[in-house]
Amino acid sequence: VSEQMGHRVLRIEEAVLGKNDQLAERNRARFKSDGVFVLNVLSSPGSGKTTFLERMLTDLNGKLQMGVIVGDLETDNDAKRLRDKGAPVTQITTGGICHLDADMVSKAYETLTPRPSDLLIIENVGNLVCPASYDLGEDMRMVMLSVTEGEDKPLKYPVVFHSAQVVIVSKVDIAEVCGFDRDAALTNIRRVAPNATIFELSARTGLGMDDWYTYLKEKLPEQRKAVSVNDG
Ligand SMILES: Nc1nc2c(ncn2[C@@H]2O[C@H](COP(=O)(O)OP(=O)(O)O)[C@@H](O)[C@H]2O)c(=O)[nH]1
Ligand SMILES: [Mg+2]
Repeated sequence: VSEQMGHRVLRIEEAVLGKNDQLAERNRARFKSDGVFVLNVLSSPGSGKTTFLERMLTDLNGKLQMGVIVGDLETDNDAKRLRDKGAPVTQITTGGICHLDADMVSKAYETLTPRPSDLLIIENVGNLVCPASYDLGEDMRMVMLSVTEGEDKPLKYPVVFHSAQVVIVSKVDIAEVCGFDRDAALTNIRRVAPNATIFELSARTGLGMDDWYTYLKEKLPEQRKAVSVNDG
């Protein structure tokens, strides 16, 4: 009986994911026709996603036209932190659902005014499991690993790291006091995500942010590449 049950659960999940994939493709087509580049940011709770976004919105204000969709299980605290930085922000409160899906993102996107014409950033619900399976129609998936989490996390959560084009090692300003083993962390990331581009940075001090901006600029659609996103 339990085997049968297990079989049924699996089939329902496949159906849900199939539906999500269709909606994600629709989002992708919409984002492409709007000319907006979409970044999906994933990590454990507390790795520094919102702090990273706060700094991006501040540093790139006036250079890129951005918008943010932020997902949380409860509260709109993150949206409050991200407001008044010159970009529209919409909070999705999932009420217990552990990931964002393509439908939620599509509806939230419609509420962003003005429409972000260059860059849409999505802060996903903080966890390294559920969001991994849900394509939102993004162009780039980023997974963040802070120096306080332990160097073995990429090995424990290989699916999410493997799905990322960019891996951020965050909070490097406190790496030393945390006894962070940089070599082990980088080796583990490369083992599960050999093709990902890795950035080591601190959203608090700003160290390493410029390398990320330079890389991001190269990924933007052709018409936006002329924009200078770095100060220098
Ligand atoms: N030292 C240090 N702390 C950071 C950095 N980024 C975030 N934090 C802190 O980490 C905690 C969680 O950050 P938050 O941005 O809310 O993480 P989120 O849950 O992933 O959105 C907060 O206390 C932040 O101040 C960083 O670069 N360096
Ligand atoms: Mg957050």
